[in-house]
Amino acid sequence: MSTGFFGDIGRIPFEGADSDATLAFRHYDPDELVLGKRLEDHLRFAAAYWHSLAWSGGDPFGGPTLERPWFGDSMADAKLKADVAFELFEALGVPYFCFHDADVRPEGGSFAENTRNLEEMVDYFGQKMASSSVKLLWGTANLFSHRRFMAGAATNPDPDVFAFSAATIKTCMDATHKLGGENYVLWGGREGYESLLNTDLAREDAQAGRMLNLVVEHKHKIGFKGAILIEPKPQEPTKHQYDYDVASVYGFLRRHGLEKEVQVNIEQGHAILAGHSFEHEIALAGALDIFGSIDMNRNDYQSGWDTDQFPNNVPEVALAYYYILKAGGLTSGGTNFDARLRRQSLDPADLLAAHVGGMDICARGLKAAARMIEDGALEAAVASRYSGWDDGRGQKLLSGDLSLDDIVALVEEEDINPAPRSGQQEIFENLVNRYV
Ligand code: XLS
Ligand code: NI
Ligand code: NI
Repeated sequence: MSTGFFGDIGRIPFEGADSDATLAFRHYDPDELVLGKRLEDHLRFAAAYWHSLAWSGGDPFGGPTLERPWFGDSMADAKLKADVAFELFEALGVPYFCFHDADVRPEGGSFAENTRNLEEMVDYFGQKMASSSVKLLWGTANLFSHRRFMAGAATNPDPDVFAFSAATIKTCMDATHKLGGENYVLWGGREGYESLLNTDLAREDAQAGRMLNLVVEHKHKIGFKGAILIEPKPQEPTKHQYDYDVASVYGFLRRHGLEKEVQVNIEQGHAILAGHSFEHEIALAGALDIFGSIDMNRNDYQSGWDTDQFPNNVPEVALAYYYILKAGGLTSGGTNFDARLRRQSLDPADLLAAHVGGMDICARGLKAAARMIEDGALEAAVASRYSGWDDGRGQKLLSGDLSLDDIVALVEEEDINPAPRSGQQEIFENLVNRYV
């Protein structure tokens, strides 16, 4: 029986670009074939439980603005929230959802009570998933909201917090595994510092490395086939977060021998906070062979903070999907809307419209990216720019056979005196504009 939260809504239809309905898809037809694959299978959309169901609209100056009948801390509230969550997922036709333990279960007074509450909700989700086609993209542990985590989880100066966190991660990995989750995410919520003066960087790095190794060991122990993903972010909540960006995470993984075991979940807003573009982070992860999944939520460019807004800029999204397709596409990963409503958007219909708009934007971006791939002109132009490296001298320079002395001899012998060639940036930019 429906909760009635969204009225008597059914599945939101695809109506095509000319539709003038508020709640209809104009560009996202899950069955449309793009590069020989269904759009739904390319994009692998997921709704985020924390923003869509648990967030109440507060900001640093004001309290909750959103009123939801399930706000409360009983198991009955948690189950009503789950009922509405699945109505949302099914109305949107998103194949996946993502959650933190703290989004779905009431906070207990102890580890044991948290675990019991989580397990009861996992069983409840299991039933709901069995009677729908909704799957779990990823699960994660919230190791940042409760005050015990104020100085970090793995990187806390107190080993008891490390132990509590490790035990909590285990329960969340088990929950994810039980629900057939396709990834497990670690965002280092408060793994960073506020003041270097009270911080031992070397210890904190070693602690974080041990924690991630524990996670990977447990993954293999329970036979979890999904990917383990780290989500980089440079600041907020701590002023300096260790998982600053893809490059820092890669260095961390190498240092702890985990670069073949762990990939990244890249969030657009986090990339921007780190002073990068979203596509830079995706392309770098592709180049380092650690691309996993994305959180598709942008920041407000004027406010310069992690405002978690739904995407609405096709050219940006198109470039993101272009580099995703070049990195092999979304395999175990997906497009998670780690995005929330604006706090004045009070109505249930706003929640639906936000996702519908975001999904349409992603569909347009993916289709533009597919045209770029099919056409191949951009790729060919890049290849031609580097073609000197493909044979002869380029290969010899890379082979390791030449010393600096040898190279001096080569430059002198062949009188090498390179003539600068145009980088053609504007021509490349114009090329991209043909597709978006
Ligand atoms: C916060 C992060 C968080 C992760 C999951 O900024 O984006 O929502 O995606 O813990
Ligand atoms: Ni974020
Ligand atoms: Ni995120």
